[in-house]
Amino acid sequence: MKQIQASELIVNPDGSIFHLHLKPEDIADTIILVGDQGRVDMIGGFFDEIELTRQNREFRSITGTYKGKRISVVSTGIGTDNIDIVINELDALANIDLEKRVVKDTHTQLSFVRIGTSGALQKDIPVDTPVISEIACGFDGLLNFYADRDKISNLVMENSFLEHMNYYKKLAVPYFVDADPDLYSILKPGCTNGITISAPGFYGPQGRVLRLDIKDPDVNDKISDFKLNGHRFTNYEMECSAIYGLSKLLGHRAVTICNIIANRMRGEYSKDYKEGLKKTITNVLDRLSY
Ligand code: R1P
Repeated sequence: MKQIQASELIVNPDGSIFHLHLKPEDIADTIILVGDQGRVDMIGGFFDEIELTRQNREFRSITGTYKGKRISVVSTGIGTDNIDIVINELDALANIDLEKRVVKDTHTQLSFVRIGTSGALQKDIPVDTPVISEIACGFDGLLNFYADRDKISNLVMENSFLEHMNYYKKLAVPYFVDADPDLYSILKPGCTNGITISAPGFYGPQGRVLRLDIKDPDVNDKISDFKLNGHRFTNYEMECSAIYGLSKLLGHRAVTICNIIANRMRGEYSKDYKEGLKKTITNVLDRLSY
């Protein structure tokens, strides 16, 4: 069996993995991912008990129990570049023998649930309500680096979208990946569903203009108008696409629920987004522990 070199899979002297500072026994099979490290403790506040807390850089992790179910919560920081680190390292903790540096014979499937914040791309989606990402669309290009990218992206949707948008050719080609169907059906009740765009930035890449002009000033109207087989775009955030793409390639399950904290088409922003988010968090925890 092929051994992975020390430069490719970096393990800290205490046996923990390079960025996350977690050891294999530290993580549960169900892992909630959040962007904001402050949200880790917000979620931990609902737990029965917390067995461990770790932090390195923006990656804050806890593992504990909620109504008896063992769950980990890990903050990813902002962006799909961080997701590449978080998903690959969590997968390595579950599926690579870190001492022998070989892939294990048996596969452990992890369930990732991202709870985030996002901006709505349709006028009818109110602020402070949850959106579940039935499909993730990656503007970020991360998945384009991986060999099997075309096997898991919906190429019909890709082509239809590129044509609809008259997409600028120097941008990464967007990829489209479905949520895990089981997690999706468990967590869908009470949520608006649709296609979520993960953008590689907050301003220009999401059509925001402060002092810099953007390539396509009509980008958000065109996105909002796109429809294919009953699917429409619902929201922008910055991590879902890479979570769905890497999870699918690695044999894990993933779903994302984001509360709408801004409606981009109405120009509205939530007055107190954390209160609405707490409701979404407890709904997700209850459904995961049921
Ligand atoms: C931008 O403000 C951040 O908020 C959203 C975006 O995806 C990005 O990470 O999600 P989180 O609230 O989970 O960080």
